[in-house]
Amino acid sequence: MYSASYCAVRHRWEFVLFIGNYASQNHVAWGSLKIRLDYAYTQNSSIGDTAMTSAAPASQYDVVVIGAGFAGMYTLHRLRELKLRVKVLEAGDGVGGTWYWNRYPGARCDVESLEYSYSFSDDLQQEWEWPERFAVQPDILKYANHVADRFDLRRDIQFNTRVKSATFDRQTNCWTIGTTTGEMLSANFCIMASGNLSLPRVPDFKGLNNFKGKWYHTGQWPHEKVDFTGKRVGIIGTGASGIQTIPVVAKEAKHLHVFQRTANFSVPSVNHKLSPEVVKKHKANYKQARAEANKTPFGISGYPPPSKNVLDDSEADREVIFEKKWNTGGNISFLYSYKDLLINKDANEAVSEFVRRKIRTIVKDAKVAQILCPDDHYIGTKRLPLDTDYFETFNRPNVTLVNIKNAPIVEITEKGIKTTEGEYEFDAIIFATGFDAMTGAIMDIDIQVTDGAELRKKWSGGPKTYLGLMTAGFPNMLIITGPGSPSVKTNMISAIEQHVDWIFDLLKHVKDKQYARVEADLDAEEKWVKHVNEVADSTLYPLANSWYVGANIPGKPRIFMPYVAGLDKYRVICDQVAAEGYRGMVLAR
Ligand code: NA7
Repeated sequence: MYSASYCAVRHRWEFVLFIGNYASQNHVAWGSLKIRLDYAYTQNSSIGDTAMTSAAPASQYDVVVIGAGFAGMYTLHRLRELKLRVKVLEAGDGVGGTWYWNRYPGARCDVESLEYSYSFSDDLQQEWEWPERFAVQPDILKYANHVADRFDLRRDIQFNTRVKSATFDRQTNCWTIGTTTGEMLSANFCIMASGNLSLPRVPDFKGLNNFKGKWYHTGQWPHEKVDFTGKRVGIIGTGASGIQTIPVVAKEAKHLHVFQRTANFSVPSVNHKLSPEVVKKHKANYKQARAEANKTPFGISGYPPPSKNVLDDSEADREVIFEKKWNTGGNISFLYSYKDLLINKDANEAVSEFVRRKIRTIVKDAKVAQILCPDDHYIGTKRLPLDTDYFETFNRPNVTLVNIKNAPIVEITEKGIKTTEGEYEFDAIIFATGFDAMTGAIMDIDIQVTDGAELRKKWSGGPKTYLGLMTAGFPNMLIITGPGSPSVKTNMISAIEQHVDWIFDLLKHVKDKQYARVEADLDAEEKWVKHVNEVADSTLYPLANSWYVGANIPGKPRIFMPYVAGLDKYRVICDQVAAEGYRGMVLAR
């Protein structure tokens, strides 16, 4: 398909220019890169050709994948089947993505571990033992490492490498990918596997540098244990990360102050060790469970679709149902109790009120309970956290809730946090303040095309994609679980597998038919964006100030980013697009 020799000739010039910008001080890199380029110049072969692959220069690939989380790892594994020369670039020094970075105390997945795992290898799913119903971060990271070893992935992953730029040349149909250390790689395809929640955000508080204690962000937690014993700790943020961290830190700290701007709903995880019988039964039926999961909106088996609307049931009947769900644990089970919970305001309010009643029952101090009761959004329209003893934690004598809704933080001082009402002194501050979600990691990279297109400019009014998989004007770039796809509104691993399998088929088609360039059609993209918005607008989701709409980032355009029609429906659409010869895409030789 693509002529790699054109790629090399062209890049000879580009590399020289880039080196001037990025790595002029690094003579060793410069020298070795120059040798490799001269070598590349003599090659004349095509992507996927094994002979070329083995002899190709080190910096030239068929596919560069950005990120070695679950998406990047599976992409690498799958694309090896096509005998493509693939390189994965990863900013961290290990695999795991989100689960590599989010090491905060209490970090745990909110999807059952037997579901939140790869389905592509039956041997893998049979041999791996999940100890708990909802896996903790260290167990998920262990699993990611196991997968990397078992499938020999590390040899094609370059760690400690953060991508800074990616430029597509329309003449050579190649991407040139630059790293923060000045390294340049070229590839016909660039696959963004950079994650939805991978650009942590510390709000721009005045004075943070003056703080004499230590501060942490949940999404960039140190690798070594942080000991809060005897410490005065302040935590800002009560999203999913804060809600998981707070009960754990409270047990250790001398005193914990929780700074809450917006009260959040949360439901109990009712986490427990998995019994050998449950595991055995699940493994015996894994194939059926995965097939069932693929037919659900969220990619998880075990939750039969609801048949009723909330208000079809009497208040007493609803109470019985929600009580049961509350005691069984799980957020999907809770939100999937009725058909219209995320569509109908009155229906949702009935459920929201059930949770508020729970909060008032659990939290002994009525004033504190009132502050903890959410009143500005419908339950489930923001990510519904799963907790272990979150509301109970506010009954501890060493925990104080600080309501910063009407008395906001004005600055971080040498000693701690100052609000409009007073100053609080701390030895440590934890920022559980979230991420520039869904677009942050992609827009962090300067992505351009030689005809002048710039992704940051194109997406300045909000992300625009075709199927959440590609964006018009940026050929040969594929996004895994990008905005406009179900992504964060599903079991992420199911969504990743669906995307990677689709990309595999696309690249196989491109290889077989000798195409050089694949691009989303602008008209198809506009229709998709419209459809994504229409689906979102038929629900209550866009009403909440959530990271789904970018509301947590000042100045970020307010667009509801995930596709919420369900992974099952989305899968059918993607398959149809492929079956119709990649409808809505332009494939060129
Ligand atoms: P979230 O869900 O974005 O939560 C961030 C929290 O931090 C939330 O309570 C915010 O309050 C709070 N926040 C953010 N900025 C500020 C400022 N400037 N002042 C005070 N409070 C602030 O991030 P998480 O890490 O908890 O969860 C992200 C996802 O990771 C989660 O949904 C799971 O899918 C995994 P706000 O609500 O904006 O008033």
